[in-house]
Amino acid sequence: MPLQGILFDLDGVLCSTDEYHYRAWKELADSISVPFDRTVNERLRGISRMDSLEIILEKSAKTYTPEEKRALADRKNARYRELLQNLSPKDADPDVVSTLLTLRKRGLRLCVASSSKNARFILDRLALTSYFDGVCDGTQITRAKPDPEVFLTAAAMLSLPPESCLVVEDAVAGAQAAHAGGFLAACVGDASKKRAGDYNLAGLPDLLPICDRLQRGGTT
Ligand code: B16
Ligand code: MG
Repeated sequence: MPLQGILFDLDGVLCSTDEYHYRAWKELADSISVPFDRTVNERLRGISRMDSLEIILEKSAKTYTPEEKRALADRKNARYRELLQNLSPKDADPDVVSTLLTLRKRGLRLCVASSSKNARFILDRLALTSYFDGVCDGTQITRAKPDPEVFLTAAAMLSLPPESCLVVEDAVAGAQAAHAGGFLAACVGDASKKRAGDYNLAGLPDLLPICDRLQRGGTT
């Protein structure tokens, strides 16, 4: 089936807010004396806030009650939101903007499919919201990646079947979610390095020739 829609992950694909996630988790982990580094951080890509906290607490000597865990997650999110205040339209990557514009001109429908409950806020701060026909974020799903719910919901927003959509991801869990939902996956960043996608890209502009072929009904 020819390509008709593209579902974009947010953190690590459309913007570099993955670095702010790292900084906010690092500050929280340091404050409760839990070792946390970039290797552990790689395991948090694409997964929900509470699942991320569970991974961080694997190295904690103390056991936390569900209420205490909720308070820790809230603290991390408050710090993350503070860091997000630094974002402005100037921080939108020109390569991302030009790729989105070209894909839209070619008649493809675009949707954001992110696990983040902050996705709409980030898109607004970067002035990227208007490039998309829909946004599916962490407030609209109950199951985190690698479950395919976020992508199936996003495809339904575009009224398209999975076979006609391509998912763009930076997380291995996200590529797994795409495949579980019957989507092709194009990967950047960490997931690209780990060859988790059907297409493993050096950057977002590499999408253009791939989408051109897929739109004409090609498979490679
Ligand atoms: P929040 P994505 C994901 O966004 C991040 O990759 C992941 O690190 C984060 O834990 C998750 O969103 C939840 O984010 O705490 O803002 O709700 O990559 O799916 O766009
Ligand atoms: Mg991501």
